[in-house]
Amino acid sequence: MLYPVMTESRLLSDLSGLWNFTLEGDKGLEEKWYEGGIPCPETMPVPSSYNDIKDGLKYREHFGWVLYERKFSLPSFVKSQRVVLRCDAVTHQAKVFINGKLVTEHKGGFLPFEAEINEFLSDGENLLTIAVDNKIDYTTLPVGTPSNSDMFGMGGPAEISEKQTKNSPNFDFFNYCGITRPVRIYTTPNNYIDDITVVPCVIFNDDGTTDAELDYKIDVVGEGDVKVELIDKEGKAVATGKGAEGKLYVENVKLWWPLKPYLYEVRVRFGEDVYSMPQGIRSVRIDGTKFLINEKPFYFKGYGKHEDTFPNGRGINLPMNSKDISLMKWQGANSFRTSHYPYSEEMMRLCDEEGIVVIDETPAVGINLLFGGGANFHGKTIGTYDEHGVKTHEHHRDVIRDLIDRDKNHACVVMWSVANEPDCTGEGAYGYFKPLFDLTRELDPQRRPVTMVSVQAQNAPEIDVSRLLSDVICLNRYYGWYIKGGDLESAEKGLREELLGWEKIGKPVMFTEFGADTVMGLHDTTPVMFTEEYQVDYYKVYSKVFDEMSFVMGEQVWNFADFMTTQGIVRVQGNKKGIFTRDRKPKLAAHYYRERWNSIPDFDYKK
Ligand code: BDP
Repeated sequence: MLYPVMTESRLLSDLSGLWNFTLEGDKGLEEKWYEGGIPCPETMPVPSSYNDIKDGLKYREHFGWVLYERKFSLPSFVKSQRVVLRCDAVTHQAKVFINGKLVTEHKGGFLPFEAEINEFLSDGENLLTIAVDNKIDYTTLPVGTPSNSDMFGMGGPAEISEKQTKNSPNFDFFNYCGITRPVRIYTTPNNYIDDITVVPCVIFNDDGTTDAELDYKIDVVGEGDVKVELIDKEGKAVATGKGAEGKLYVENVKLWWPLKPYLYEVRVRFGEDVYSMPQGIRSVRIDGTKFLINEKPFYFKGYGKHEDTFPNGRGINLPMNSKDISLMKWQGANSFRTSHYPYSEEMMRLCDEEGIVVIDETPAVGINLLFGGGANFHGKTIGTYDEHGVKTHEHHRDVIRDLIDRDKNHACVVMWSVANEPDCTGEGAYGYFKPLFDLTRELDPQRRPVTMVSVQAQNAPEIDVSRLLSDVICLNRYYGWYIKGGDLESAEKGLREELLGWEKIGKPVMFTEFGADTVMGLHDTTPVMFTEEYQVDYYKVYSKVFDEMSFVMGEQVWNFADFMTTQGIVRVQGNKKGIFTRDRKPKLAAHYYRERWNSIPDFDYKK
């Protein structure tokens, strides 16, 4: 799906602003408030998560539907064009109405959807209503426990209830919801460019020069000639192609490198329609235990992150995105994972621009019924993939398809993560995940590596299905925190032993999570858990072990910054494993990593 841009043939209008809002979404849907308007609306900024914008538990822990509405008019000259309404992210489920009629519905809170709206428009003002549902259960991604018992982190098995009355996330981040990314209207001519796929193939010549061949495919609707140009930074067309499919040849290509990105522009003309997008050219491949970008062994230095700021919640925060990239560069980092859902398209474009390497993750988190003490159905323990377990497979396929569809052309994306910490040792794990890996590999036109992020488990190297499925073994490990907490000597031993097990698999291994909760300002001479000193000592242990192992090709700490979670006895106003606070002030560990990462090269670190 193309990112909406304004070009000489396309008009773009952003509907961000103050909308009408009500928490009484269930009643509103029943009484069809989308026909005549919300009777006593409040105001709510769009885009944002509504939970922290207004105060009180009724906003923060609302369960079910809410309604948003606003009016809009379109200039009459636009109506001869194809008019599209695009929602970048509505968390988690949406019903969109215009002038009382249902336009479209969508499931999944982190990926865009759009619909042609010409037939719904009236002359003059139009009423746009978006109903948003935040329910999470065994059919949604992320997964929630359909239970009215304790929340994540409070422990104890959860009894599954037939009638769910609150959300109980099976994951460790706040279930922020609402219209979290822009809602836009754009137009295209009636014959239009529907999609663009670019697959760069970099040719490294023996004489040291580099050329590239770009396979392109333009999906169009209607009749007309297709022309494609590749334009360099000076505005010069360095290659041109004719027809909906073809190749562009570039001699002496300027490659997209981590932290030294070069972006060309792909400009497509089809009849009257024009679309233009940035395009980086680079190669990615695995060779033994090395992860090669442009044929050089890359070392991942960075983080697992969240889209999480105050008071936006998961609502897009462009200044914070830029601040975060600036902090990454200050620290000598080069990468992050979009834990635990696809991030905004603006963030992906920023990473292309800034040369930040991204592991792109689906919203598949919580596919693990061992969390929080497990779950039971009428007293019987439920296995993750049992008949009473998760029913996410079909939706999981949809989010993989939509994610690749959205992000396939980004140079910054070097690997797909199919899921975070699923039950990857449980019965049925292989059967669940094998088709999803196959699908990802089949759908990605650039054939990037595919992984799943593996949860800590005993004897993991022998039983974790990621050993069979993942191209890169991605480990989330908490030796020295959840396991051997406070005992860094044993933690070091445990970590080393496990890694020696993974070495036998012969695949590249990286750490996608390791961390310790740390409350900014807590200090001690003897480092104890939760102090800033302990966090540094914890990380030093991991650095030492990683540096001993040549097959470990990356370290992404958990987390970039403190973030909000469901309340519970193991979370102090959220998860404090950030090396920055939630407002982006450095803890001691941030300075530690600044020193370490600035002394580790992006390439050829491990000989
Ligand atoms: C891992 C999860 C992550 C959590 C983290 C933690 O992948 O979402 O926030 O643990 O406990 O299991 O801090």
